[in-house]
Amino acid sequence: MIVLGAGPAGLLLGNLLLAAGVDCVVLERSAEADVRTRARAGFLAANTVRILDRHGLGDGLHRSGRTHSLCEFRTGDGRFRLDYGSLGRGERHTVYPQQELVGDLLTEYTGRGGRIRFGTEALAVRDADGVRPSVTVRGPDGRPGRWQGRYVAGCDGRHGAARRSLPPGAVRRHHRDHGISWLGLLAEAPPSLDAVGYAVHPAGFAGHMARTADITRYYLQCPRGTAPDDWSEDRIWAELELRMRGPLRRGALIQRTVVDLESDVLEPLRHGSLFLAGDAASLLSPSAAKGANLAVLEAELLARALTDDLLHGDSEGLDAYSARCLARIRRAQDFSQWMIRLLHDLPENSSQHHIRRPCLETLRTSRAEQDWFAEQYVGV
Ligand code: RFL
Repeated sequence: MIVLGAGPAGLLLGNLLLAAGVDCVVLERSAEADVRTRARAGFLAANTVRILDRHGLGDGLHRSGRTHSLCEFRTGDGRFRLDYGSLGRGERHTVYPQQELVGDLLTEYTGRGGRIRFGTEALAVRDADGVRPSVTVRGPDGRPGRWQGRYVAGCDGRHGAARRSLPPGAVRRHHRDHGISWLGLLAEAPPSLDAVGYAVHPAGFAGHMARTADITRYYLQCPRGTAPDDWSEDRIWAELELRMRGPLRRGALIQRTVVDLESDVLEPLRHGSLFLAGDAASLLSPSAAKGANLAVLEAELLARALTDDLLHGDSEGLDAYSARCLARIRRAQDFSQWMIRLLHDLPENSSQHHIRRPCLETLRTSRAEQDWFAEQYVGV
C-alpha cells in the first residue's frame, strides 16, 4: 500500500494501516523538519478528537490542546457572542495547532516502525486502472525511482501527483471561486479576545483565532492578486484594528499566506486502485475550518475500507468510500459557503449582495438558527 503525502490525512491513514497490520509506505516530498513545522489549521472538531481517541492518538491534543466554544461577531450594527458549546449538540472545538498533530502522528508512526520516505516527490501514479498501480518518484538525491503496491492513497493535497495523474474524464471536478481573498497571518502575540472574532467592516472582513497562549492567527480580506508581502506590518495591524473595531495585542508577523476562497471537489474520490483523501479529494475555503477535520474523517474511513479489503477480502467499504465521504464534504462545503456569505459584503452586482445583514441578524436573535449554526460549526 502506497500513501502519498505526510499531512494529517496521510499520517493518520499510515498509522491506522500499520496498527491493522497492512504493509504500507508513506512518500513525502518535503523534509521532516518542514512537515513538523507547517502551521495551518488549529480548530479540531469534536468528531476529529473522537476519531483520534478511538485509535489512541489523542494524548498530545489532550495534554496541550484547549477546548474552545465561544465566537464573537463584530459589525457596524454592534457585537454579539455565541457560546456554541451550549448550543446545538453542545460540542466544543479543541484548539491544537495542525503541526503539533502532524508531529504526534509522525512520532507515533515512526516509533511503531512505520516506513516513510522524506524528500521523495511523487511524480505520477501509473496503471491506476489495474490491480498493480505504481508511483514514479524523484528521490532525495534527485534520482528517479518507482514504488508498486496494490493500492495508492493520494493524500498529497490539491497540487499533488494523485490529482494530476487522473486521466481526463475519469472524475468530475466541481470548482467554485468565491472571488474573495484573505491574507492569512500568524502573529507572535497572545490572543486579543477569549473568543474567535469575526469582524465585518466596509473595508472588508477580519478574523481572529487563538492558536496557543503566544500565537494568534488573523485573517484580513484583501484584493485578489495581493502578494503576501505587499502590506507593511504597520498597515496590517492598522487594518486589523480598524476592522476589529478595537485595539489588539500586537507582535511580529511570523507567517503570511494569501488564500483565495475557493472550493474544489472531485467526484468520485476513486479511480480504480487510486483513492483520494484530504485536500487531494476536496479543497474547501478556510472560512469554516473544515479541511483538516475532513482529512481525518476520510483517512479513518479509507483505512477501515482498505483493511477490510486487503486482510478480509471485503470490498464493500472501498466501493462505498467515495459516496460516504462526498456526503460529508458537501455538508461542510455548504456551511463554508454560508460562512462566506455571512462574513463578506458580496459585490454589488451579486444577487446575494444584501444577504449578509439579515443573515447576521437572524443568527443574533433566533435560538433555532444558533442551534443550527453550532451544530454545523463544530461538526463534520
Ligand atoms: P496537507 O496537509 O496539505 O498534506 C499534504 C502533504 O503532501 C505532500 N505532498 C507530496 N508528497 C509527495 N509527492 C508529492 N507530489 C506531493 N505533493 C504534496 C505535502 O508536502 C504535504 O506534506 O493535506 P491533508 O493531509 O489533506 O490535510 C489537509 C489540511 O492540511 C488542510 O485542509 C487544512 O490545513 C485547511 N485549514 C484548516 N482546516 C481546519 O480543519 N481548521 C482550520 O482552522 C484550518 N485553517 C487551513 C487553515 C488551511 C490554511 N491554508 C494554508 C490554506 C488555515 C490556513 C491558512
